[in-house]
Amino acid sequence: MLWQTTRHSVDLSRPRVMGIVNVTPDSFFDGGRHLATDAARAHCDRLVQEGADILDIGGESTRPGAHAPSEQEEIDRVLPVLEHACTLNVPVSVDTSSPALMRAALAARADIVNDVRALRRPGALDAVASHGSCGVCLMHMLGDDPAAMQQAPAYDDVVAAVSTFLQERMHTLQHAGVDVGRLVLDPGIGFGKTQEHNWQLMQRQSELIRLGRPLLVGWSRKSTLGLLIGREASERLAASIAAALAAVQRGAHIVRVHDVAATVDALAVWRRSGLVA
Ligand code: 7PJ
Repeated sequence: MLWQTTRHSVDLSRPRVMGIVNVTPDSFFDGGRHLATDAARAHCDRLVQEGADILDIGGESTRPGAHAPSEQEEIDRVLPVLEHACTLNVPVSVDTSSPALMRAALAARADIVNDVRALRRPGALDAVASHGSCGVCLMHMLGDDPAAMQQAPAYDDVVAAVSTFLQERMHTLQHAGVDVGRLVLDPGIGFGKTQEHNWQLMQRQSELIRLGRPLLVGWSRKSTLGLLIGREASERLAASIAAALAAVQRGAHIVRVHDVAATVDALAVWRRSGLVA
């Protein structure tokens, strides 16, 4: 399966690793560390050396309770890093819900728009549809406000709800003229879900694969893992690797991770063992 993006056609016949580059002062795990543009650029270089297939660059922390940056603040943080990332010969994704940043990033030759709000902000769908070829990751979030999403999330059937939502967004994009070959889907682990909901999404991931588009998933260092094993974010590497492998084993095409080198090593063994392509 191929994923069409601006400058690259991504071959998903084998699992791919998307490396996370946070340019936020308050992100829950490595917040502040890559605040300086130079540090974030160096982090891009490092992740590519470690074998990242895609870089995902974001400037808005979606941690519940995090301060939301202004649109201009988000652009000022992300764009200088993204411009550098675009020189590195890997597809570059911008993790944003801001139509202004989407347009600026696409003008700078970004390959992918990764939106945790699935292009629901006014102007976001248009920013992507008016660009003829960028890739898009559509993620499920309960509601559209990270500050509110963890307040007693409830579903009759979380997998059915996520599935219906992603299908609806996929159809909306297609009606707006976005070719389906540009789309990947993401269940949005931790975005308005209890631990039980997140594990349901893992155990029944095949139902999301059946939507017919590549699946991207992000378990890296998330609290559902921490609650299972009783560890803080900085101590969740082994659990994150295991979750990435489990997701790939269940058919995920792309894993979004902080720890690229370790994930790439684990996937090499998984593939050589014949467990996945
Ligand atoms: C995700 C994301 C995810 C996609 C974040 C964190 C929180 N984008 N952005 N999927 N999570 N597509 O990295 O823990 O799961 S921010």
